Amino acid sequence: MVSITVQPGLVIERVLSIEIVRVTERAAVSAARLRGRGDEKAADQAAVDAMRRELNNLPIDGTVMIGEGERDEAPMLFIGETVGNKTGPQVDIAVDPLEGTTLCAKDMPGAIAVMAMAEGGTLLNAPDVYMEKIAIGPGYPQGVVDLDAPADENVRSLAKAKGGKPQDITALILDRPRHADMIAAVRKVGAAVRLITDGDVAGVIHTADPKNTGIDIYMGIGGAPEGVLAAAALRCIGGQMQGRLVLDTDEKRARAAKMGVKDPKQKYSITDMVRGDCIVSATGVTDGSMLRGVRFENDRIYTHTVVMRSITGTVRWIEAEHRQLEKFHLD
Ligand code: VTB
Repeated sequence: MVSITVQPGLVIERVLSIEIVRVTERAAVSAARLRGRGDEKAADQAAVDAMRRELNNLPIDGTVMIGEGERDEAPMLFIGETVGNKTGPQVDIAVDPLEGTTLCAKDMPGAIAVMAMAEGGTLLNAPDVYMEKIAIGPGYPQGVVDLDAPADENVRSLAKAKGGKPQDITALILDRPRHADMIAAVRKVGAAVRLITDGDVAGVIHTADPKNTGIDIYMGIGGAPEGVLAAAALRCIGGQMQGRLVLDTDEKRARAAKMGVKDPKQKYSITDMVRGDCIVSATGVTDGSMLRGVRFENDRIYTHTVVMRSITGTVRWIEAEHRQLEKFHLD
């Protein structure tokens, strides 16, 4: 059993940024065994089980803030569940063991296993509702885009800040009927829209590396839990993001209030969603433009992970070769 001594003022220890890689690797491998089988639930369950097992080996005293759902609807990794072997620091955990269950079930690009760990009491405890989101990468003046500005205006001011024209901008948007007007507005101003069917955690992360991903801005409505995970990633790699919970019924407002949301209309910045230091790890399940999927070969398994740490801004890309030991067969 690993145990660590916490240095004062440094809650998220360096060693944990390697430890959490194992967690997303194991979840990704388990889900990848069920790629293309058309069974979203089975793939998700496999990822959840693996992630939970690995999390419980970590030297942390963790509480799930963003999980698979609320206690009565999620048998594992529910919000409020405690994880870890309790020998280390108190941390908040956000997980999406299989982000893009449909992508995995259909063996389509972009499914990942992702988690974040932050200092205890610093992650937004978001209910499982929608969130309006906007995100751009690092290097722009603060406030160049705004959640409340029209989409075309955001594209124009981003283009100007980039030193170009709207034609130079590509926006990433979830392909949903609710985004029809937004997509039309972005195209009308001359910019390009790349549509994704799922996976907006990776979608937001794409904005941090426009040279490689071709994406300048993410906009639209996706899941709130995914929003907090994406905010944690941007806290590490830089960039700007705003989010607002979509609390359009009394029931949702009550649920959010119970989870500590004081102002249902609050516009959250990255540091409102992730108030402390954090680390984030994501492993590819299926091939994507950011991460390669898990590959199985004879007695070896290959995984591709990105792990980032907010305190230093370090981003590590980890290619791992695992032996197909008995414990991997048990997944
Ligand atoms: C997004 C996306 C997810 O849900 O958050 C989306 O990132 C939003 O919900 O991968 P709808 O599917 O209802 O639009 C997912 O697609 C699935 O969790």
